[in-house]
Amino acid sequence: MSLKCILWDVDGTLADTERDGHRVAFNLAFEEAGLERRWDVPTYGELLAVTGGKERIRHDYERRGLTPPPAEDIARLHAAKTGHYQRLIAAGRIPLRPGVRRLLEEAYQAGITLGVATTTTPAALEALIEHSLGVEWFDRFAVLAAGDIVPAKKPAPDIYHYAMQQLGVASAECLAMEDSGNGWKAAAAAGLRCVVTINDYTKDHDFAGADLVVSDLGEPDAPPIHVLSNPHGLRDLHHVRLEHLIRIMER
Ligand code: XBP
Ligand code: MG
Repeated sequence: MSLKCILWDVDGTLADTERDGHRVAFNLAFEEAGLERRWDVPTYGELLAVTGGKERIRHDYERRGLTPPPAEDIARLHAAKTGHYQRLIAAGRIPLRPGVRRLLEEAYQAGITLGVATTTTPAALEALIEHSLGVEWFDRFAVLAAGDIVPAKKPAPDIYHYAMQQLGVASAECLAMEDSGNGWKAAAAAGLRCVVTINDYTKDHDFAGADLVVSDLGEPDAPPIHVLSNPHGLRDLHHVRLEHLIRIMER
C-alpha cells in the first residue's frame, strides 16, 4: 500500500511539551487553586501512564488513596491549567523536536495528507500550532483530532479511528508518528503502521512491533540519529526522510 496520510501525535512527538510545558502548567494551576500538590519531574513521568489532563488529576488522587474532587472541579482546575500552558507556549518555551518541521514540509510538498491525533485539549494544540509550528499549519493539517472529541483516550484507538473517518482514509494507507507506549498502542490497535521517536519519559516503554523506533527524526546537518529498532531494514538512517516512511508502507 502506498503512503497517503501521516497522522501526528502532539505531546512528545511534535515537541517535548510534557516536562517543561504541561507539568509546569499543572503545578501553576494547583498553586493558584490553593492546593499543596506539586508534580516533580519523576512523579509526572509516572502519571503519564494515564493520558488526558483531567484523567491524570483524578488518577493522582486515587493512587494516593484520596477521594478525587467532583468532575466539575477537576474540569475547572484543568481549564486553568490549559490557560497556563497556552501562556508558556506563547512565551516560546517549547521548540519543535529535531526534524519535525523538515519532515512535515517534505510530506506536505509531496501531497501527503497530514493530520493530528492527540489526547491533549484543542486549545493546547492550537497554541502549539500558532506559536511553534506557524499559523499556516491550521490549513495544512487536514484534520485536528484532539481531546474529548472521543470518549476513550489513548491507548484506545478511538482518536485514530475518528481522524481517519474524517479524512476518508483507510488504516492501511496511514502512518502514525508517536513517542509513547500508549500512543503506539493506540496506533497499532487502529491498524496503522507507526514510527516512534522516543524521549526521556518514554525511552523505556515497550514499542515491540513498531515499524521504526529512533531517538528523533534528525537533521541532515546534525549528528546521526540513534536507531533502536528497524524491523524493515531501512538504510541511510542518518535522519528520517519521507522516502523511509514510503518504504515502510511498501513492506
Ligand atoms: C498527551 C497527554 C495529554 C497531555 C496533557 O498524550 O496525555 O494529556 O499530557 O494534555 P499523547 P491535556 O501525546 O499520547 O496524546 O492536559 O490537555 O489533556
Ligand atoms: Mg505523545
